Amino acid sequence: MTSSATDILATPPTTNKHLIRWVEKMADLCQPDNVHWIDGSQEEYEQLCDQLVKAGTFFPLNEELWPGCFYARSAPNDVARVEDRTFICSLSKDNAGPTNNWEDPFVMRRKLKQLFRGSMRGRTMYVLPFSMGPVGSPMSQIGVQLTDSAYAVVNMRIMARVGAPVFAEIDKDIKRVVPCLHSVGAPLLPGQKDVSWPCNDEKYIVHFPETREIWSYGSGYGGNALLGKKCFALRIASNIARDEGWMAEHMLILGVESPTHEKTYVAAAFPSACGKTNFAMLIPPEGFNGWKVWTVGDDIAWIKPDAAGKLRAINPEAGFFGVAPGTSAKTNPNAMTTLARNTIFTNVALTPEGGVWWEGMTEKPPKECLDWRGEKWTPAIGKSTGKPAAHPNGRFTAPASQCPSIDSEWENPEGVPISAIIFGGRRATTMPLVYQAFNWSAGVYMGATMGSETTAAAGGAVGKVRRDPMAMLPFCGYHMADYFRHWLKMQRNLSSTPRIFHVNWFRKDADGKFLWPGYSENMRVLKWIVDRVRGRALSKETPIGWTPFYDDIHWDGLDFSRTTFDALQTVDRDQWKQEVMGHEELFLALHDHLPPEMIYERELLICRL
Ligand code: SAT
Ligand code: MN
Repeated sequence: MTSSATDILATPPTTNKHLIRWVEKMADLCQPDNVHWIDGSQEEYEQLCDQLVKAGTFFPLNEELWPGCFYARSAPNDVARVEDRTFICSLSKDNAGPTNNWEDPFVMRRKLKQLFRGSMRGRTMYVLPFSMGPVGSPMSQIGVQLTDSAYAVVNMRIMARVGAPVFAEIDKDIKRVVPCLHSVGAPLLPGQKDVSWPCNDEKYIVHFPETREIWSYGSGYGGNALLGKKCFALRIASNIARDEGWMAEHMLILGVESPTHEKTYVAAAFPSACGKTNFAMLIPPEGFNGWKVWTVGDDIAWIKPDAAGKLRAINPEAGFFGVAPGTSAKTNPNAMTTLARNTIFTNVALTPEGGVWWEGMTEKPPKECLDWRGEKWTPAIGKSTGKPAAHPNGRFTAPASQCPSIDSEWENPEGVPISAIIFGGRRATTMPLVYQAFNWSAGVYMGATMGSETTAAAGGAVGKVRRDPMAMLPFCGYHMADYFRHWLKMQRNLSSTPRIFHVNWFRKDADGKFLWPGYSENMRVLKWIVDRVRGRALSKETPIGWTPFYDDIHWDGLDFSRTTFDALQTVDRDQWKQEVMGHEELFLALHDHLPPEMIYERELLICRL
């Protein structure tokens, strides 16, 4: 920095001395050319988007087709979360547990200081205050992200509540502020021309749980760079939640409304890219006249017992960062309406009309387009090279308020009451379409042993079954077995516990064909869940839990055979013995912290099998 820190910090829009001092210190470390305090206004947003267009990061889409929308392409080495570069730096290694990468916080801090020293040279440092959850809600949390990425700022403005109202909240000095430092790690020499997607080969996504800090270096993409999301709302918040007696979960929240206007809210945990957004925005199929599904959130839930001992949940986010490929007017019309304007598209294809396209968006691909790497793509080229036009982790960033199914209560500062929790994964075999856990601890076991085939949301192989407890494997900010213990403990503060279910939309037959149509037809499963919660539906006891009889499911409008349903619901004892061995593998890794309930539940399951 040429001028001193105090010069460029001349008129901070906050009176909070700690915040100002921290910004000064970080500016001294990172040496940006400028400091810009984000006010969150529409004019500021437009000015930043303009600037991104001039820099070549953004391409404005055709205003007639895609009003207010921008298109971006990341660098090919920066397309997803980097789990092997994600660290939980608790004081003791034991606290991070075997499922997290750990480094000594003192060693890591030294390393980070080296990396961040001068990392913002030639760039602007944005000071971005954000609230996860409605500003002022007792369930909300506040952070400030310092970043040299205008792309991160404009995405964060969609994904969180940002700017002046949050500074006002900080100045009340009632809530602890989580400091989040982010740099793409690409300083510019004087006169050096910038690239359209600056980032660094070396990436570090680091969390200090005790001091509640986040340091992210080298990436500009998604969960690596929008620090309110996975880093704060899950990894740091899971630590805060454990200390304070609530839960930070990788869950969508939806409300089911019956024809008599009875509303039942459920939260559901699926791993990344397993259809949370589609499920959260479900439109009931034919045969469900008068039924509605309302969306509260599609990715993260903060769940807390209220004074009466009932769990209530808020969606800490304000937007959707959804997987584009596979999203269409058929699979998710609500998402298509949501992303039709004021949306940022990243790593999808660009059409000659100035529109976007991705695999699955329309039946017929465009005759020609530019793929996510900016190269010419035609269906023939796609066929011969095997390369998709959109990256499988290509995303849209869209305001939740634009969602036609957004729930009237989605910004209720007290949250919505949760009656059921659903776990689910992508499983070709073993797992029935739906079953209900016998009780809370069996449900915790069910969530803890959840498995799913891997997707493109994280770097690494796709399609392998991995254990992903409560879909939190990459997001739990402390020892996974202590997290199970926390779940078990939660029951003691509750007057009534939500019922717990497991679903699997992805079971296949012997020929590898999906047995269940999925998408809007999932409403049939959801209705059974609501009926169970309300004490209206029957079920059959099996070794793994309660399952619906064919006649317990509402089949109006769908011709679905009893035989296929039975195949879907089969509990195969041999497959389940294999499954329990898979649980064992996870438990071996966690055993020295494992709560005894997990062992007992496993023993009971084995006995029943
Ligand atoms: O990149 S994100 O972490 O925000 C998306 C996801 O993996 O769910
Ligand atoms: Mn997610």
